[in-house]
Amino acid sequence: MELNIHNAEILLSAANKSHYPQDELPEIALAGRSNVGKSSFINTMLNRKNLARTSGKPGKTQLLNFFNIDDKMRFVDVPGYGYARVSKKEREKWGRMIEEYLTTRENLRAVVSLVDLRHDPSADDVQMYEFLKYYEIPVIIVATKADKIPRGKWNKHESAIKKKLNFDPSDDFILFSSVSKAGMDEAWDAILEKL
Ligand SMILES: Nc1nc2c(ncn2[C@@H]2O[C@H](COP(=O)(O)OP(=O)(O)OP(=O)(O)O)[C@@H](O)[C@H]2O)c(=O)[nH]1
Ligand SMILES: [Mg+2]
Repeated sequence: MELNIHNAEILLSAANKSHYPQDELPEIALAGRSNVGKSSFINTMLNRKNLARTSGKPGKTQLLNFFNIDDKMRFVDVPGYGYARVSKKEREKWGRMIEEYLTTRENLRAVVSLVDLRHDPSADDVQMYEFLKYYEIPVIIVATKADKIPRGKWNKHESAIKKKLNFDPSDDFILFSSVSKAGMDEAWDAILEKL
């Protein structure tokens, strides 16, 4: 697919199905812990500074944000999980929103599931991966913040993450950095292959 990544914009934000875009464009959703770098991933992939809003403040993204890319595909930025300072009610609301999208959205082609390369995956990370495998949703694991780990240690961290996730070797695993842009071409290849 020929894709002009410079022709990208936020299309709309939605809390539920009735507000999703109503067409057939393929979608790639971003999932991961709050602060793992989902919005930064979108910005890096689209070569933009702040198209998807990022901040040091976790929990900033509250709705499903749909980004139109050249009228050919969309990224869907999903609010992060595991942010401690939200009420049980809000967490439940989040769970319903995310589950509705992931289990019913026909446009969804794959989920980019982000984990922090520096740390072992959290229980929530493991649960998300298991959920995606259970529903047979194609998944691309992206390990973020690779710039914070010396290259000589990347393998060790990658192995630890794969082990904890019970990683399926037929899935993609990409080491990524929004700072150095490491892994960007590989991530695009993996995404385009899923469309
Ligand atoms: N060093 C480094 N910092 C990163 C990287 N990716 C993201 N960050 C930083 O991590 C923080 C959180 O990034 P976001 O992209 O806002 O994270 P998010 O997953 O969208 O967070 P929520 O919207 O709260 O779920 C910001 O301060 C980013 O600058 C990376 O690859 N390397
Ligand atoms: Mg975000």
